[in-house]
Amino acid sequence: MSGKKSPQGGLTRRGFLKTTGAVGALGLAGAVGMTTAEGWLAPAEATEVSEERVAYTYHQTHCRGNCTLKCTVRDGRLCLIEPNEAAEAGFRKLCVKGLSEIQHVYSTERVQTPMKRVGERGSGEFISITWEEAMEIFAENIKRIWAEHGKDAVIAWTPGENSQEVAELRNMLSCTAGNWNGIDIGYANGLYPLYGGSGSAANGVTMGGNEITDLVNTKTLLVVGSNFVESGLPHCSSFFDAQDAGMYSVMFDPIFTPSAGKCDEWVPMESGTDPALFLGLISCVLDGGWIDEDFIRQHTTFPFLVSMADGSLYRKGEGDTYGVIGEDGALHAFDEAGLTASLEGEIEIDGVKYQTAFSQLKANAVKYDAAWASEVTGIPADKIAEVAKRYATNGPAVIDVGYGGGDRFQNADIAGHAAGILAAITGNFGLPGTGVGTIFNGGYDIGNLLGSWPLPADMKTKKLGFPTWDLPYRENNIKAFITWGDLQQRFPALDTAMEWLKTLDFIVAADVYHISCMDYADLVLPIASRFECDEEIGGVRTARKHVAMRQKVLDPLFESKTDFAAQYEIAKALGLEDVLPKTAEERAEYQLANTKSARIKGITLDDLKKNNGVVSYNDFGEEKHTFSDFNFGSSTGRLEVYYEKMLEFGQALPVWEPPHQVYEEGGKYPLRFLQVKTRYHIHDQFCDAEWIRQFYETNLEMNPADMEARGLETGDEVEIFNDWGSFGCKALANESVRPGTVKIYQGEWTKYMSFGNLQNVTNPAVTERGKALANGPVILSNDVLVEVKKA
Ligand SMILES: Nc1nc2c(c(=O)[nH]1)N[C@H]1C(S)=C(S)[C@@H](COP(=O)(O)OP(=O)(O)OC[C@H]3O[C@@H](n4cnc5c(=O)[nH]c(N)nc54)[C@H](O)[C@@H]3O)O[C@H]1N2
Ligand SMILES: Nc1nc2c(c(=O)[nH]1)N[C@H]1C(S)=C(S)[C@@H](COP(=O)(O)OP(=O)(O)OC[C@H]3O[C@@H](n4cnc5c(=O)[nH]c(N)nc54)[C@H](O)[C@@H]3O)O[C@H]1N2
Ligand code: SF4
Ligand SMILES: [Mo]
Repeated sequence: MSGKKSPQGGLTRRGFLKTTGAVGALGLAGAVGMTTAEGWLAPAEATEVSEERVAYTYHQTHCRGNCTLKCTVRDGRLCLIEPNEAAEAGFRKLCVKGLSEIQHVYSTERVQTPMKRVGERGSGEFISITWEEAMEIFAENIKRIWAEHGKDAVIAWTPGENSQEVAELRNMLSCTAGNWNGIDIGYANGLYPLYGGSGSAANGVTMGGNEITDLVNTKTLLVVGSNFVESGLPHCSSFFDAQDAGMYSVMFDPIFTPSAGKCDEWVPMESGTDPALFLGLISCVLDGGWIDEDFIRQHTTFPFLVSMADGSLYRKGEGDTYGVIGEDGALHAFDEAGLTASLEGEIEIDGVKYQTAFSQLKANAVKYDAAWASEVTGIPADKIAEVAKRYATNGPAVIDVGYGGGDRFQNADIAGHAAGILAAITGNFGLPGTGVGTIFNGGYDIGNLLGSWPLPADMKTKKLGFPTWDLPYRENNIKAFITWGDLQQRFPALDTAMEWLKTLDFIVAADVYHISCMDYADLVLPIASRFECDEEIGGVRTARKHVAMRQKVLDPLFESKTDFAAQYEIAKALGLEDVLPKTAEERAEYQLANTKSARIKGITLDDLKKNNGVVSYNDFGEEKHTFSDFNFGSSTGRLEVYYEKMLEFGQALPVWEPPHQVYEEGGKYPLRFLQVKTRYHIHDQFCDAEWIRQFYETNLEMNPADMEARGLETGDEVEIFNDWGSFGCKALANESVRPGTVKIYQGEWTKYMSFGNLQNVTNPAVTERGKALANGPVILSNDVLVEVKKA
């Protein structure tokens, strides 16, 4: 190493101890020039014979892409990334984030060696150690904590992007695992009860939408808080196909986004008011009489009788024999053959008055008229009425909701419930071109269809029993945190969370890059990227109708180990290695052979090897039309629009409730703080990808009027603050941000802020109703008010 630059500019900047010498001792000498980004990126010297080979790997799942990439390696260096030509047409994709890996894999922010903390927690001062030393430290601490406090005193967390790679880790450690993670579940909380509680959070298709390619059959598309051009990049071509086929689209967003620019209309609105928008639309549809009566009668529980005394549904005898009013005005069982149930009406049974759920909806709707909705949302009343008419009378129609906008408010479930009802009363379910859900973000099934490697029965996690982000505020027995990714993404009011983290006995952080929370760790483990592997096959994945395989493109860089190998080292250190497969290839073979899904049954590793590492699902050509049999998965088979379980919260039918951070005129913190997805990142990933980073800066984007009122100009350093904390960055004037709202790209690393982290000001509250919802409470990261001043 001597004579070369310090291995990592990034390390020095953070105050890492210089590791020159130690690095040589770790066996990097053979790779000399290649331990620096400059070394890796130096123009290849012209030699007479250059060795070139091609290998395939998969990329991201969290962007919904699961693209399989063709990688060319020349003289040991990754030099070209192309779409894999063996993938089906339409799935041969590659975006700039994929392309940038040629540089990003060799980023100065790579964690190169295991490291041990030498400074204060949070200071980011480390020294390099060997894997052997790292595993000694790991085993010593974990065994001590196990002995003194029990296995559940250890919590381990793996984020979306790598949870499949270290699938056995948490069970193997019999540790505590968070069961409520509060992300991407807000609208789903309101939609699932409609289908009797069935469905999975990460999947827009089961939220009640058809597969994304079906959009071409849609005549009207309402998009509510979804920036699909950036956040659904791999699927957004379906939007343009639909537009070419004549679809009309309306975007509701407080910000003029790239997606708003592609829609036929952008309707700006106040954030946190999605339920009011849907309630207003429902009211207009009812008022206009633009409902699908037959659909409501046959496929929803709107004709069911509701007690006017206590709101319970009428049941005859045991079970679910709900009552309806027949044409004869008398009580009938809802499922009586040949019956035409009344949508509206009242009846007295045994001295109790009952009303149909539909009559109740209509009664409620009176107070939620367009004028009311306009007051709350800031959308002109006639626009709400116009959109309602278009949606109801120019179908088939789709409602696409984001995961990131209104989803992150305490009233998101109410919005989901109301969106479902809007689709139900207009019959926009079950047919081509219809649906409601995260249509772009859940465009295809992104769920993991693979079988799981079996561990002994006593190896299983213990559920935390309360939201993970509530740990800093609750009594708990956690003594060690193993984080396989960045905690900054999962802990609102991050500063407070990190203060709690500092009180623990032992903190381990494993990642490919030097993510923000690593500075708090006692022990850091360097993980190899998906381009690197120590065996020929590194794993398989399923998403977006493809099984994809990871081949070795490069040997693990620096001293990094693959997720699989790092997990194995941990098992070995604790004497548990016998429960794991010996190689990643063995695991991949098992996972394929033991799938429970007919969609990939029979696909083998050999098939993948023969086909450049990619095989499409068995049902590839078949488009998925959710509920095409009009069986909605509930016990009655209907859309169960009336939520009896929510009676105690007054939400059997959707009732307006403001966001948690009540927006008051002249309040202490007047600005709504939104964090959005960006084409430049995938969460905290690619922040350090220089080929992308050159195109943007970390700015707080504000409406010029709000800047002027605070004496701010573009480029000024500002402090963004509220009662939870503060952070700093530059301000940028942007007229496309609604006045009273400020916006920033979420996921940004602390090192790119002038101080603090944007997560310091997000809302850590846990709402009461949240605990009663299907997926638990939501992290209120957009349900946040701040003030901004010159720093
Ligand atoms: N304030 C605020 N916070 C948010 C959001 C918001 O809008 N506002 N959005 C939320 C949302 S929607 C989500 S889904 C979460 C996402 O948050 P995460 O689940 O944390 O994000 P991921 O992108 O899945 O995981 C990224 C981590 O995996 C690492 N990584 C990538 N590839 C590999 C690999 O092969 N092996 C290993 N070991 N690591 C790898 C990356 O370096 C990175 O640290 O963030 C949430 N946090
Ligand atoms: N490039 C890229 N793609 C991604 C990701 C990524 O990090 N990068 N992350 C993936 C993941 S895990 C997720 S969850 C999805 C999220 O995908 P999206 O849901 O599209 O994400 P956001 O950008 O957070 O929010 C969308 C829009 O909601 C608006 N908004 C904010 N508050 C409100 C509100 O109260 N009402 C309404 N109507 N609109 C509001 C914002 O201005 C924003 O334009 O993206 C996925 N795709
Ligand atoms: S970031 Fe997503 S869309 Fe881009 S290449 Fe990777 S997997 Fe594909
Ligand atoms: Mo997400």
